Amino acid sequence: MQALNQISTFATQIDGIILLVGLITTFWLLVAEGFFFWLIWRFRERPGVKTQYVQGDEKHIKQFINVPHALILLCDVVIIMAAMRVWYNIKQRLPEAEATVRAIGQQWAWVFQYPGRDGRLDTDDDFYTSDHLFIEVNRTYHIQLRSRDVVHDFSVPVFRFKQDAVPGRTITGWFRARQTGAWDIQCAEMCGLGHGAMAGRIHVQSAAQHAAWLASQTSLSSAR
Ligand SMILES: [Cu+2]
Repeated sequence: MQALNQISTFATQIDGIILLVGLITTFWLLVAEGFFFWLIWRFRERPGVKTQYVQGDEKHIKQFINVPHALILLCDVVIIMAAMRVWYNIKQRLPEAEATVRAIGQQWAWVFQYPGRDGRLDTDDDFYTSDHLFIEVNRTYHIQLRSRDVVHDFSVPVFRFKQDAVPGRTITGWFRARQTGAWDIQCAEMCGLGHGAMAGRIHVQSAAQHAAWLASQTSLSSAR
């Protein structure tokens, strides 16, 4: 099985949390199942050994519940602390933008709005693409998410970026891609009949490619 690409700068942090949860739960699964089968074997039916009838509230038996319980709570605290750190780094903290784009969800497509030459959105030189988002590698982007109708969710799995687009709100997220290439965008919120068709592509371009692409787009928009 091939591992999913980690294209954004924070993808490794998200994967780290998933790995941490996976390792802790796998460890406890093996311990619990191992102990369970050992008990079955140890107290199996044998001639001459009388069955013990235990209530389960004897102290020496209850410790088998209380001790793992406390240890698992401790693991929970470790997971929550690690997850809060990642949440803060990715969702709460908004690093300075080097560029801004807007993604507008609608039934059933993504429209991307670019600031044009002046670097500012909602001015005359803005231009648009649909379903294909073009960005530059190694640049910190703010992405403003909006919706024209229902709740959509802008998801780029290789970026580990996933954020709802909610009508009436502008939600700003960020990412920085570390590798050029083209990857899938998907809508990750059930948004109606065409939800499954609401897919796009994100094109991470080198600085030169992006400048050339930008020039072609802005000359088009100025010719309009
Ligand atoms: Cu959608």
